[in-house]
Amino acid sequence: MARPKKHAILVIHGPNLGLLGQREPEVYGRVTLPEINDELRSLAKEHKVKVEIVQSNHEGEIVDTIGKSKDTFDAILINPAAYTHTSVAIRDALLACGLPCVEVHLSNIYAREQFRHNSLIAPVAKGQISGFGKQSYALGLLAIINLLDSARK
Ligand code: CA2
Repeated sequence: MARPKKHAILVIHGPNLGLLGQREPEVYGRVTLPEINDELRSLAKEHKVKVEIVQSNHEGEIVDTIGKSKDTFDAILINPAAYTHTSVAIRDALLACGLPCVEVHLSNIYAREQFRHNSLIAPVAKGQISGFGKQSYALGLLAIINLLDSARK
């Protein structure tokens, strides 16, 4: 029997996540973005899925990336960072592209300032993982793989 096509997952890191490890270690830990990306790539390899990883500080660029994702990817893992709480444009782009999406956060956004308690993205995501540091990403990727595997059965 032919081997099934590998799932392709787009990982999007939002604004300022490139600064991880350099400031605010009490909130985000000491992990850096390249370390998170390495872990995601090795988890992807272990589970025989493809990942492409992008980081952008620009809302419009994130909207464009999501808009082009439909034909190439099966799902999106996103940490929208500060845009979580403000971006109707990213929410609309996720809805329009129709791909299943999982939202992740390093910190527990519900244990922080009031303005971080609302996510505009959560209602259009399959689910949200918040508060587990770098593990939030690994858990998010596993959740997506599970979703895609279940949809195939
Ligand atoms: O906890 C998360 O993953 C957040 O998405 C991180 C965002 C924040 O605005 C969200 O409310 C929750 C901030 C990302 C910027 O990260 C920095 C890392 C080091 C130094 C400064 C910012």
